[in-house]
Amino acid sequence: MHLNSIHPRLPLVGLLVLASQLMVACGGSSGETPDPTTDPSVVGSEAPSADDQPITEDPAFNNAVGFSVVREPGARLAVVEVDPEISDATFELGLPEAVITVPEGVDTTTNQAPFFEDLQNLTVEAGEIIEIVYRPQDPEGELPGMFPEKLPQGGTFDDNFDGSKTFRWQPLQMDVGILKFTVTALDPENSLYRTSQPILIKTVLPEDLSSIPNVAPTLDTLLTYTARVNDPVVFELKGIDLNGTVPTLEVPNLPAGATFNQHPRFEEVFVLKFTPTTVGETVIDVLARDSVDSSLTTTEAVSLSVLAADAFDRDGSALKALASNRNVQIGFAALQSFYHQPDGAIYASTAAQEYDIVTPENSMKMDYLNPEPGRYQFAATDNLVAFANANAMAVHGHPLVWYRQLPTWITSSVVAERETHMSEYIERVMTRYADDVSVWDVINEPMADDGSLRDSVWLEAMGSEYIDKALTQARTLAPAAAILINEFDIGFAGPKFDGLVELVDGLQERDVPLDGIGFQMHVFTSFNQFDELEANFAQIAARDLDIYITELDVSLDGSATIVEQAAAYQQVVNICLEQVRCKAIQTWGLTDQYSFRSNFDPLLFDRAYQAKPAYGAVQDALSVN
Ligand code: 9MR
Repeated sequence: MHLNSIHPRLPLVGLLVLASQLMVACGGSSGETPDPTTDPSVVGSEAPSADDQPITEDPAFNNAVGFSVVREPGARLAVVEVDPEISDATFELGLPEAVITVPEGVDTTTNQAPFFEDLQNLTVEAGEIIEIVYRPQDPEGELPGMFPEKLPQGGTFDDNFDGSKTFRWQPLQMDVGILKFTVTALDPENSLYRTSQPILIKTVLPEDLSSIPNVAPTLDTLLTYTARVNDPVVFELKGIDLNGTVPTLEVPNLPAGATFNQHPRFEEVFVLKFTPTTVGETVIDVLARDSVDSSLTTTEAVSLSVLAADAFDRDGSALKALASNRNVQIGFAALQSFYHQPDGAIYASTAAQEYDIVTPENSMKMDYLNPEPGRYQFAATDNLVAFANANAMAVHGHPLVWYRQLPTWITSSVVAERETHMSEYIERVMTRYADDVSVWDVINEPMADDGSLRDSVWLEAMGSEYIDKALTQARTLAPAAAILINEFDIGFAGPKFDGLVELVDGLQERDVPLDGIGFQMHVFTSFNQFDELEANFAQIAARDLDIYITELDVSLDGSATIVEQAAAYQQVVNICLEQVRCKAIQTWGLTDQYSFRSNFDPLLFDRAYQAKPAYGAVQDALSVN
């Protein structure tokens, strides 16, 4: 442990914690303590290892976003969400059940959901080509549309122009394992009425490995990016070889002043960094060369649209200036490591101009932050906190206790030890960010749709008391911060909201600390239960609690326009402003470019960082008094 690796903003309490870690690491007061990174008997209840502290990143490898970026000290730890549907046992059970989505207003007795026939799970040898024809049926005799959820690398889904489509794919060494491939059929009368049918494809290695063709490497998918002239641009280019080898990347014609370096920690990543000084379209060819057969190459064009600085100007006042006049905070959820994106500089500057509160969209989730017992990855959150501090933004911590995005060491942990894991995690994370985070989603998504408590590893271990325990501990560790329960699908009437109110009433009867409720609000343009939203806010306010709109986005559904989307945003903001206990409005993401629902363009800024009508609508709502 080197002293210069101490986080520059570590608060005093953090230094004290660090000091005790140093003692452990150096065999100090508790010299017997095993090293949690090497001792398999340690299951997370020991002091964290000394190599948790991020270190300064080499500036050659990051975007100049006005703050010094730190990185993890060691190799990145795997973050894998294990889908319980994918295992040898579930594969043997046969075709997984289809999921039918029935939107409001559909009468299922007169209009039945589309379906697929003749599908089954498949076993295939790496190198073989599979072809599966999808022919969705509509019980009413019309022709359903369809789309695949996500194509595996190298897979295609082609229209046969007879109502069917063919999925073609040649799995290779990298695909060995089980893939869940899902195709969704759309009802011809209502495209939101859908049937999603997964199949499981198991890829195994053939006996004769030489039967697997050596394919040319490619580049990991890139988006189309927009940058501002004279801002530094960083492309982290990743070569992919489905044969499982690592290709070399080359840029035959480097832009003027550009650097091109292999990433110091990830051999498959090359970093291209330059500052475009003229406006226009820039296209850069990147060549990926196979490591086994150097004559096997692919060239891909990487393109960037460079706009003049004034192309990003916006009319009217910044949202945060308007919001502060109305005594609410306005914010967004930040893409993890946005400073490593080609458009990271304009991302940072747009965020800094408009917002005064930020939530890490992913970097504070337990699987990321604490992927192994006793090991933490703090760099991404430290960077976000540094960015927030440099731009006078509050930080909204998200989430401490959740049923999802858990590391496998937690999901497979001994039930009786989970309470200890939970409280150690809360303590470690809240202590580190005690001076930085003003609002915490302590409990995330505790409710099931029917109003009961959602099943989770925490509920299993502690019953409903996990909520009381986490909130009580959170209050002790961060007495000045607002501590919340954050939930989705509670912006309208129904059993889920009723169940939440019942939970809150119980907590209050038992004097469990709670400051507010986070309403996520991932809605579609068809959302129209604004009266119910207002009434639900009133019920929370009546319990002397604050309201935070934590994850607002309005997805475009069907043929909805961005003007209709703007109207929905305006109504939600109005309802918040009419409710004195409503403290903050945060969108879930900054730009459609990186939204978790990017297919539905749900945010205030488009992919080129241009303000959409929804931005103006939020401005308007915040302006009226
Ligand atoms: O937007 C997040 C997405 O990038 C992650 O893959 C996903 C799983 O961690 O979580 C998304 O964010 C969720 C948030 O943390 C909790 N409420 C629902 C959000 C959307 O799924």
